[in-house]
Amino acid sequence: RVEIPRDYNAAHDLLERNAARTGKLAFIDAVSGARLTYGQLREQAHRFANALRDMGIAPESRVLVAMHDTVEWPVVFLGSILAGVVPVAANTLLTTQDFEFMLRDSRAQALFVSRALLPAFESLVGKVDTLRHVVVAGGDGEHTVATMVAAGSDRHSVASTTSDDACFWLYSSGSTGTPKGTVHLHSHLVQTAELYGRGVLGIREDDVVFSAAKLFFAYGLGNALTFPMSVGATTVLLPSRPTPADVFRVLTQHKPTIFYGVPTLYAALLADATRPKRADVTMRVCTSAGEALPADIGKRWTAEYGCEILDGIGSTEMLHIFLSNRRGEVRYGTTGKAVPGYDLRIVGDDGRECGTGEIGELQIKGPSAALMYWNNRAKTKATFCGEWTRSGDKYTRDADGYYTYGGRSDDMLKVGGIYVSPFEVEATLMTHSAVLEAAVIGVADADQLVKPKAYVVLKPGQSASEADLQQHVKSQLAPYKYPRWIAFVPELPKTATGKIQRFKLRAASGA
Ligand code: 3SK
Repeated sequence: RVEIPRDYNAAHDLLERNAARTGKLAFIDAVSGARLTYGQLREQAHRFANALRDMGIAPESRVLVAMHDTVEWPVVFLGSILAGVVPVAANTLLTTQDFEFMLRDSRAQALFVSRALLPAFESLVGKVDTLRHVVVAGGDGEHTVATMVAAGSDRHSVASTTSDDACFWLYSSGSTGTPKGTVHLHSHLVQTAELYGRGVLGIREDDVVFSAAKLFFAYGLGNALTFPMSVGATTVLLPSRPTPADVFRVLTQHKPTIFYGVPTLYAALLADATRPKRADVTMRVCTSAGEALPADIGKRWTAEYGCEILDGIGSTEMLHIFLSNRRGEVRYGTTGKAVPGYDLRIVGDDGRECGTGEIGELQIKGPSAALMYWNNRAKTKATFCGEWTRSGDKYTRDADGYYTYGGRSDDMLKVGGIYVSPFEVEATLMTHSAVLEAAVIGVADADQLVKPKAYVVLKPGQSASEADLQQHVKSQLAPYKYPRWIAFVPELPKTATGKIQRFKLRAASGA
């Protein structure tokens, strides 16, 4: 654990660690080729902070950041934190309805939005009355990040924050589909960098890192901003969706030494005949998180590239990975051992700690646990129990201290590393005029990775095809949430009180 002073600003710390590396490349955009050195980042972040003050955005106010991963992202995020303003990083894949919730819930006073995402926000401008400024990322002209940076003074002035002040928020997916504003403190970023970035990855100044997970995810934020900045390494950013072709291009052209992926992506990369040869890539360590990595994928990747994948698990609530495989000690099919600095326990349904081989809920104690869910006392109390944070994941631990994933304690699904609420997909299916009832469960595909499957009862006399219903869901929810398979059934299994018995559907599907 690192000792963090009481008077402390996380952005100032990360920028000052690199004050002597003015010419060193901090971020590079793999699509546009835009580059930002540590010197430019420090100057632009301070100018941005001063421009925020000039706009009248006071410390402790929130601003929503809905931006693709470009070199402006770290400027906006760190510049806000320097000014004591709290950036709320939004998942750019979400819908207008989700963004409206986040703007209202956070009462964000400004929105920083990539030009390509503007259409999703257009109907909200003027409708959400706390939102006073909309600033576009990408290009220049009026109301752009570039103009703000150019107009801001270059004076270095840092808000007088403490290590226990709210620093930034991330929204965590809720089981009802309503996201929860997860409040992180100034001390949390460097704690994750020390414990996982340095402790597990052994990240160094000469590393070049590339994360398939975007900066708005807790996983991506640590991977591609906190960890490299903590040691002065270089990050390659990819603003677009990480298709296999894009990932191969980055791996062969930018030669990252650390590649952070998720199981679905590793499976897609291994299945792609155009994948590069081992001699054309330079990864010294790869990581996986988001969902359990099937052993076969890990073994095939290592056989192909000679590089281990460190499978681990983290959470938005804990900010990054607290349980992980370690270099040279990987056991595929397990999630490894506790990351030093975090304490883990497995708790049974009776509230008692489980013994070796017994399954229970994984709970975590460590220095990066979020303060609370904003504006949600009930869910805060249910998740943050004193020093322990409940994960909602079921685990067993073997005699050697290795942990193995055993499913969720609730009905939530992890699809491509992102939570999907079955209830939200069901509710959306039921807005289709032909659908009477729906139930959604997770089913493993050919790579043993979970995807949503829907069981649908149609209204009498109505018809709809699988493609119709899939399109209906895609048109209303973030695209990764749609059911990959739909089974039309005459009725759903239910309890006497009418509750859907998803476990029966899971058993029947072999899930
Ligand atoms: O999904 C995960 O395992 C994860 C890892 C790091 C940070 C955040 C999350 C949700």
